[in-house]
Amino acid sequence: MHAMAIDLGATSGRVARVYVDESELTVLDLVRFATPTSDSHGARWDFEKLMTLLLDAARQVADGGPIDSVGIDAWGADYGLLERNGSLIEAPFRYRDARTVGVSRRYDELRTRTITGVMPHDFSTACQLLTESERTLSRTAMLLSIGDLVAYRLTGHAATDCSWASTTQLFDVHSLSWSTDLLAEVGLGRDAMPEVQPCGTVRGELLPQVCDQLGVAGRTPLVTVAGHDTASAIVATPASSDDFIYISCGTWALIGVESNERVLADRALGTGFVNELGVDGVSTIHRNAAGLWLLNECLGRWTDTSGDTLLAAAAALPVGQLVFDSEDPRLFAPEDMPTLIAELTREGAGRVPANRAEMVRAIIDSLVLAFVRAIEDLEAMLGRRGAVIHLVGGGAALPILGQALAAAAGRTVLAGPVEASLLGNALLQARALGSVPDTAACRALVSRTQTAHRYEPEPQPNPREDTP
Ligand code: LFR
Repeated sequence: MHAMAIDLGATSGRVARVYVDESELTVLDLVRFATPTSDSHGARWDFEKLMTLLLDAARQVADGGPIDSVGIDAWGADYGLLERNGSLIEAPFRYRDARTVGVSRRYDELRTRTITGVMPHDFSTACQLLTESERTLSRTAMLLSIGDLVAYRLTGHAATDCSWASTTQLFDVHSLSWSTDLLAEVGLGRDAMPEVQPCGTVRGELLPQVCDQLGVAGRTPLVTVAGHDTASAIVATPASSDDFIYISCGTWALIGVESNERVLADRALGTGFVNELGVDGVSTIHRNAAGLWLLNECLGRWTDTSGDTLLAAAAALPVGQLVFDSEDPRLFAPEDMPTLIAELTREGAGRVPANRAEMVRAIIDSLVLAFVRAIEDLEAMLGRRGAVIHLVGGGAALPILGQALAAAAGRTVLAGPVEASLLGNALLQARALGSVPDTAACRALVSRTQTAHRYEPEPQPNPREDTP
């Protein structure tokens, strides 16, 4: 089958045509675009421009050949509010914004964790809703995630899935339904929340005018995939056993494990780890750490030097000379990332990076320190050790990161796939249409068909590639 996978990140979006059958998984066409923000509204997304870019990318991808279904996953937290006639009340807010700083303090952590499995945090959907005006909330007929908003525009169906619902801090993980109490506290009624569907089911069909616009067959189905990009990436982790740690590293890094059990609220208190929902009711127990956001914000300013050249130069520098606290809250949305990082290394290590390559090395080494700290905290909390680390997402494309991580964590790192969310999305479409039976089969397929780079704690003279 040919899946159209739409994967929206807070930095960039991708639309791909992916071929999937029981022995093949191939990205045939892929178009990327930068996720557009709206300057005229301050800290908001330009959703209409996002739709234009996405439809344009989808049309290019569909030009490549047949499309049997479409699926959408996106970053968590952000949402759009629709009024009764289905139009957006305002452009959606961006979570990376100072308006929610400190809002999570209004929540009791134990109670929130007990109901939702997740901890209160400033940019969650719930905390963002607490900053909306009463007027906006009173006009709200429906709240949809960014990905579900796109699906609504394409199909006319308003729905979501368990993986996204579980990130909102509004979903009762025991009854698997929206928490009326938590919704009342943010000023929304239960009827403003979409139906929650299982991942891997058909939501509806593309509207006839959308099929025409994209040049795809009439009645093309839209599949409810794992709408949360992290859950989607975890599906495409090529793990062959249960005892693995994943690091899904894009704009953010999510460090965690899958489990059939949730970590109890009192045990997780103060650890920063959450239980979100993956596919088929599995818990994904992970903590957010800063990811490639720090690096990309610097590379974005250094337009006169190529990122690859800097990463190669950084890889030749000694490890761990200059580190800073990559969890410092000032890094969340700074005006000027390189200047702030220089300030942080001065504060922490007594000097600033001598050049850009040294700053890149400092960023990678600081990220790795935070990842290893998260692994240690996770293992102390769960009382078990992960045998191997699967690094997926954009971070898997960086040898400097894979090698430093293997060395610091003292175990094998298997890096790849880079486009894990996109592949997880395509695999869940294939599953809904009957081409792949379950998550284990999805993983086996990824492992057989996608290249993983293997990094060992002791660097090998010729790093091995696990090539299918
Ligand atoms: C990753 C991600 C994380 C979520 C963060 C903010 O793209 O979805 O899982 O915590 O973005 O939404």
